[in-house]
Amino acid sequence: MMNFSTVPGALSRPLYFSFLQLKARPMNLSHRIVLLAFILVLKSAISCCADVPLNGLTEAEKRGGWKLLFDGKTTDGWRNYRKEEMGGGWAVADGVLERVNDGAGDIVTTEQFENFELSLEYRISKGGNSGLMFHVTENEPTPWMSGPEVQIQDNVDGHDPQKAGWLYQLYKPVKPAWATKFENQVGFKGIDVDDATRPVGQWNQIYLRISPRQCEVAVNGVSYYYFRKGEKEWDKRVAASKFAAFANFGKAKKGYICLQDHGNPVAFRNIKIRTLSDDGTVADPIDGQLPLRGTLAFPDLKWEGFEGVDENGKTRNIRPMSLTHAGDGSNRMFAGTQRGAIYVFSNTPEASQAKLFLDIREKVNDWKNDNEEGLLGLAFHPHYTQNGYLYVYYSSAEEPRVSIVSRFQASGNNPSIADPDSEQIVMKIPQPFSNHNGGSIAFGHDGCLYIGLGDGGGRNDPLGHGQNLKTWMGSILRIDVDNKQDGNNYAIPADNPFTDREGARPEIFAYGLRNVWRLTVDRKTGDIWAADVGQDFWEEVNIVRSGGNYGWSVREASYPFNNKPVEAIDAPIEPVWEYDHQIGKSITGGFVYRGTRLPELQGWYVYADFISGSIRALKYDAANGRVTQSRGIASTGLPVLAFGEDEAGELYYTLETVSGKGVYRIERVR
Ligand SMILES: [Ca+2]
Ligand SMILES: [Ca+2]
Repeated sequence: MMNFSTVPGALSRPLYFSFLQLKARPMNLSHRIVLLAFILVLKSAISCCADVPLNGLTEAEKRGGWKLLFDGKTTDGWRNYRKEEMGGGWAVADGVLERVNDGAGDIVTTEQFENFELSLEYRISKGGNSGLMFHVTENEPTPWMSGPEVQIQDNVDGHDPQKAGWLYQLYKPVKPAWATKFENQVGFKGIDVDDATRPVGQWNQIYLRISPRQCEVAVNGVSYYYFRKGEKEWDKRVAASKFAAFANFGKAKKGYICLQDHGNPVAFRNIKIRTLSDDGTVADPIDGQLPLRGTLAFPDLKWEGFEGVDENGKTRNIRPMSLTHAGDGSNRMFAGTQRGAIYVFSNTPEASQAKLFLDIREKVNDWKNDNEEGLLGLAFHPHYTQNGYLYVYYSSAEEPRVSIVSRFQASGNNPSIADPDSEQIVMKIPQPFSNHNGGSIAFGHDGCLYIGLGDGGGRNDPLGHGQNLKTWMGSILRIDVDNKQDGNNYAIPADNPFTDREGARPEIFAYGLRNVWRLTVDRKTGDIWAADVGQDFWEEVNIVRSGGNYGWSVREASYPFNNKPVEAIDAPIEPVWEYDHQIGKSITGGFVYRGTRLPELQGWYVYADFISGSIRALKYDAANGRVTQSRGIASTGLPVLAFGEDEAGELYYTLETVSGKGVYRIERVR
């Protein structure tokens, strides 16, 4: 159940304050009505989104092997440093472990930990200081002489130059190179040293991973820095710090977790740990494998004009980003490459020639320069048989940082080609950065065109697009391409959710999305599924409802994100599935399988992770709104670019290859 004080938006917080004000005065009838209304609003907020349970574990955490280090009721599992008991300076009340008296002293876990991930929330007092130490031994007078400390303090009124989340005198936030690259590209000046902490009185989350492969610290879902304990760089930094005077500092490979009493009031809750294996990996949170595997679908296929080399003789891969059909009963497959060529071939395993159907490479910005740009979306009009219309989503070569949704028309006398001069631009979408371009397009059962967009790019949603309905960025749009309105080559469907909301763009169907990759329509139910690529910690799968807020960038999946004063406009809807970055790092959304060849996969949602290369299937129980099973599908382990469907609803996926042999289908393991 949701603990409303963890909701990062102001949606619940002002209500909470008005509740406190009400309590302070004697209540008359109108006050009681207001209070009742408040409780009802709160209850409706509770029922719409589960959020992270207070001192409990989410489904993903339970599956992933996380355990609670604090039960919310007792100090079990904790004791004072070098003592057997817990002194009276710490108390547990209202699900919070709080330092209440002077002389409380530092506390440690009763258990020792070697390789692990730890997550906790702290609330620091004004000007206050505390800390989180790890690999603490009890050979020294104080824990900080052995265990490195993640600093906790009030960054506004605190006096220590070491800010909250920094590894004391050793590491501080480093902007990732990829973020700098995207910023430099468009001359954007972002923050150099992150401070993702929230003000005094609010809860902040610290994430700490200690592993031989890589250690990491993050605050409120924003990754701060990486390090490796005991490596040359580590030793160099320790030698230059005050800890150089302590021979045992940072030496133990295993030790206690310690919470520091620095003399200031501080509170902790949601303290969780996941132990990691010796190589730093975690168990895969799936319910076993399905007896299915990916196999090359068209082993003899050659792509017209594609040689696997560029004009300079350098290797050039082919990246099919869209794979679909025309719905015209011809049983043909259409593949759109990121470079801007759309191919057609017959849907038989013997297919040998993919012919150029439409070549718009001259119009499309080359993904070699900007990896997330190019021809990203392809969809055929529901009445293609009558009108010959197909729609594409591409990055303009002519206008940098502009995505274009265009209509093209198939030739009237040759069904194997479309006319490149038939382009009618439906929509131009300015993109602030070259990343997070979204690019999925699909027709819904309502005949409307859905367009999945990203937040505009950069890191941490720097322009605050996710929760801003005044911009298309961070949204899924829904437009009527069969009608024109207000000088546009499309109309706004009358039942779009935000047409009456002041300042909101009427094209928006749902929002709070970071970078939808991808959006598909369940051909049986019409449900819209959108996989949203996360930033530092969580990947997610959403079923998209009209008017829904999917949380970014006040949330990443079910978790509060960052500290920007962006308020959630509508209560965020939690994903139907989420997995963390120890499992995979970039989701490639697929389809709900509705084919006939594999009845055992009927109704499962299939997706992949681009970095881990794994393919997964989710069994979704629509009546209860939850996933009941998560299973694996055997694959090559190579990055999956995209999924596709043929006319019969059979499922395919694509890989980047130099051979052109990158279209796979799912089949039964024999
Ligand atoms: Ca400290
Ligand atoms: Ca989300």
